[in-house]
Amino acid sequence: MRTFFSEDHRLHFPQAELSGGEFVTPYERPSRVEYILGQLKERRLGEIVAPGPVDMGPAERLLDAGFLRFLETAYDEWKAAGQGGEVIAAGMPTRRQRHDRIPRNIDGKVEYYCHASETAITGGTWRAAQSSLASAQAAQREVAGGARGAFALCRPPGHHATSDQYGGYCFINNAAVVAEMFRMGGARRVTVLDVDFHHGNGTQDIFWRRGDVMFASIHGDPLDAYPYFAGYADEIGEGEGKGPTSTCRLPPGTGYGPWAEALDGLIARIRDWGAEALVVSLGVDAYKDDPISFFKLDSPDFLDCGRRIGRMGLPTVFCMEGGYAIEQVGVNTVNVLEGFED
Ligand code: SP5
Ligand code: ZN
Repeated sequence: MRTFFSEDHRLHFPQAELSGGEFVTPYERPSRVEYILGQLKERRLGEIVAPGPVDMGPAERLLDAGFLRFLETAYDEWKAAGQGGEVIAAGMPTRRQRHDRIPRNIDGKVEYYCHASETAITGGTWRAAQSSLASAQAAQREVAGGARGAFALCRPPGHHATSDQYGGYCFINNAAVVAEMFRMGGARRVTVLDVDFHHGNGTQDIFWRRGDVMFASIHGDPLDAYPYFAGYADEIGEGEGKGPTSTCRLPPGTGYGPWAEALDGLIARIRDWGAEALVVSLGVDAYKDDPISFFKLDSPDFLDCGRRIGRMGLPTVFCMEGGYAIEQVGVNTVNVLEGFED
């Protein structure tokens, strides 16, 4: 299968991530991509193609206009206010505070549009996020045009971004926009299958009231893992969206046996529901040595995971999400893709 990838991801490289009370080099860093490119080439998975320009139309249909404008302007406003560092949210609205007032002050705006302050915005973040979306869109067009599968090597990732908040290293929800594009192209039902270690709270939120897009996820129990406040079994959507959401939280130390069993359960549900296209939020942070995760998948398990996804026989776009055991990220990612093609 072909890979879509933009060098512009490099424009997003914050110096700092707030982790354990210290500023550390972000786990989500540009070099992750080098390991994936290396494996794609070594194993000749297929051509690596630069995407065309981003099409903000589908993103604007799905996401909040004020939020997109904020992402575009936040860094300049931050600098204009005389602030020296990267854009980092110092707080967030609390339980009973106003969620319907958008502050005029830039610090306030950042707190309004951010849901996790580990994630910094820099001068290049917006363009990098757009280039990431452009790769996802090019992969979608490839599959809509008849390819069985395509890989969007997205960076920064997307699945924690909601329609109006960024965080969890994510700014624009690439997988959600791809699902929306499949709908626009005529697919009646589309599933986003999220195999990243973390629950894809952004994707789930975006389709919460939608009966035409199903969100399915296997993730670390939110009692123990980020994003903490989403990913419980009773989150099934609302209104027309009530039903298709289907997620599975698993405890620390979970190995491939129970993980694959959960995957098979989701696959059966996706089939019964009648998805016509599949978007995979492909994080490989379920890997045993991932520094911020607690599942115990080994590299060959990712091959098997890809095979199971491939046997569904659906047109499939893979969007890169997380994976922070940097030197294994390439092997694990390409294992899923190769398994899919078996
Ligand atoms: C796309 C994706 O995988 N995003 C993950 C975001 C995780 N954010 C929380 C990271 C916490 C890392 N700090 C660990 C502190 C050690 N106690
Ligand atoms: Zn993750």
